[in-house]
Formats: sequence, structure tokens, C-alpha cells
Amino acid sequence: MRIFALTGAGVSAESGLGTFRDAGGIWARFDPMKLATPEAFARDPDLVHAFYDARRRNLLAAEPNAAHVALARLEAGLAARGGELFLCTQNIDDLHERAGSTRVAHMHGELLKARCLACGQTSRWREDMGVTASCPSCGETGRLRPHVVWFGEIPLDLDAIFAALAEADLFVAIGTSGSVYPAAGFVAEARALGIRTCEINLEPSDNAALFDERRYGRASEAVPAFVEAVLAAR
Ligand code: BV8
Repeated sequence: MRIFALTGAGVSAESGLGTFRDAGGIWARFDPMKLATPEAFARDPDLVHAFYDARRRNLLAAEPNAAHVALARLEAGLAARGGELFLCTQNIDDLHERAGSTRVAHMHGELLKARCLACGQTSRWREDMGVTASCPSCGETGRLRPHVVWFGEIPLDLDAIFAALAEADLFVAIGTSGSVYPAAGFVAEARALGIRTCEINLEPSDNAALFDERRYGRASEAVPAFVEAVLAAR
């Protein structure tokens, strides 16, 4: 059985990482259009770096939760049965990896990586970045940005993502409001391909009506229950 799982901020919410649209979520305190765009970075790099430096520090103090652990178990359980999990995340945290997932497509990039605007190299980055950091590859100073996909930029790994989606037997969206494209369009793509769809979320998402199956609850409870059901059925 091939499962394509798309995760969003809701899967990391119980690990203490803010979500984007919930009351009090990251964007509720910051305007995404002011921060998560190339224009914002060009206009006020200090402010954008401060936003990501704060999130990076928060992430380094966070732990994966039961939802991340369950998805790692699903990857191993499907592989043991000759199946496959393609885990595509909109999240820029590394909690899936820290929970044991080995194949994660970070379509919106990764908070713990830096990209150099001088040499184009990406490197692991765990400290504050700010406008004075130097590139580990070329040594240039003040030319680093977070390796994340901002609004208006093209998400990463799209070819691999759409290829995996086309091969899936089940598409499951977990902890995402279905409000950011192209990720929010994946469920419609799955339906057009005749693929069964499932949503696991705290509450109905913007595109809830497009899902064949809907499971609501906190990810740390609903995702383990879903994984047990899938692995018991095989
Ligand atoms: C692009 C990285 C062109 C940075 C982010 C149509 C087609 C294509 C593009 C567009 C389009 N319409 C509009 C666009 C433009 C735009 C867009 O979608 N705008 C929106 C505002 C309408 N899209 C883009 O700009 C994208 N690029 O289009 O390029 C292109 C595209 C394809 C091909 C060629 C060219 C780039 C978008 C990426 C932006 N970067 N993040 C950073 O993190 O700072 S987006 C950001 O929002 C996050 O990555 C996040 O993934 C994303 C979506 O948010 P969610 O993850 O869903 O989080 P949210 O808070 O919204 O929802 C959380 C859910 O969890 C809620 O439902 C909540 O109920 C639930 N929840 C909460 N707690 C729990 C829970 N569930 C379970 N348990 C809990 N405990």
C-alpha cells in the first residue's frame, strides 16, 4: 500500500511550535506578507531574521510528539509490508526526522538550514543568523537567508511530490488548514486521480468537503489511532 501524507503546522502544534492561522498562531502576531516574502527580506532583513531566529531557538527546545512518532512507525510498518509512505511536509521544523522518519520532503524548506545568496550553497544552521553571519562554504558575510520557501517563491521537490502523489493508494492530510497553495491543491489532484483521501485535523479544514474520510481530534491522539488502523488492516 502506498500512502502520501501531507503534514502542516497542526502536527507540530503540541510540540509547542506555533501554527500559522490559529488564534495566537505565528501569523496572528506577525503578518506573513510582512515577513515570509522575498520583498520583506529585502526591505527589512533584520526583522525577518529576528522572526526566524526566534522560531529556530524555539524549535531547538522542542520535542517531537506522538503524531511524529506514529508517522515514523507508519513509514517502517508500510516498508515491512512492501508498501511505502511518502511524507511531504509544509513544516520547516525537523521534528519528523527527530521522531525517526527517514524520507521527508520539505516542500517549504527547512528552518535549520541556511542558503547563501553569494554562492548558492545550503548548509546546516542552528544558531541565530542575523545579517552578520558568514557562509560556511564561501565565507561571504551578511549574504545568508533561511532556507525556507517564502510566499511567491516556488516550493521545493515538486516533481518528486507530484510523482509520488500520482502513485498513491491513499492521500492523507494531517494538521493543515488547506489554505496555502500548491499544497492545498493536492487533495483535488488526488481526487482527480481516483485516489482515496483522508483528513486528520483539529477541525474541518478549508477543503474538508474534498475528503472521503475525516478524523478530527488532536494530532497526538488522532494520528496514532489512524496509524494503528492502517497497520492492523494490512
Ligand atoms: C507559489 C515557509 C508559485 C516559511 C510557508 C494558487 C496556486 C499557486 C499559488 C497560489 C495560489 N493561490 C495563492 C497562491 C500564492 C501563495 C498562497 O497560497 N497564498 C495563500 C495565502 C492564499 N502560495 C505561494 O506563494 C507558494 N508559492 O505559489 O509559487 C508556483 C507554485 C507552484 C508551481 C509553480 C509556481 C509558496 C507558499 C509557501 C509559503 N511558505 N512557510 C515559514 O514557515 O515561515 S507557508 C506557511 O503556511 C507554512 O509553511 C504552512 O505550511 C503553511 C500552511 O499553513 P498550515 O501548515 O496549514 O498551518 P495553519 O496554521 O494554516 O493550519 C494548521 C491546522 O492545524 C489548522 O487547521 C488547525 O486547526 C490544525 N491544528 C492546530 N492544532 C492542532 C491541529 N490539528 C491537529 N492537532 C492539533 N493539536
